[in-house]
Amino acid sequence: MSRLDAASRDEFLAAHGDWKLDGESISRTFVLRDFKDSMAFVTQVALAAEVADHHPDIDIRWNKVTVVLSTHSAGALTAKDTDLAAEFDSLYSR
Ligand code: H2B
Repeated sequence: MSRLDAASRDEFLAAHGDWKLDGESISRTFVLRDFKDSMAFVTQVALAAEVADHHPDIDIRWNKVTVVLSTHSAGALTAKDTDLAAEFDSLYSR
């Protein structure tokens, strides 16, 4: 898996405005209602990550879940990251 080209990266960021680019990773903080909803959301994120065999770093703070995606094996941001990020967005708005 190779580094996402700048045009595809910018296209992703424009379409998914809540995601922030930080070097070779992207992150988003999802705001939930309370801790229970955060944990339920994290479970959905974890299941999607397992299916994709691609895993985010996850930080849980009561009603906020921050996920960070980067492709470690490539040392870069790849389509695996943006594809999974888009899936997390759909899980969140469901
Ligand atoms: N997750 C992330 N974020 N980056 C990776 O490079 C990665 C992963 N590699 N999950 C996967 C697992 C790899 O270790 C397994 C063996 O497919």
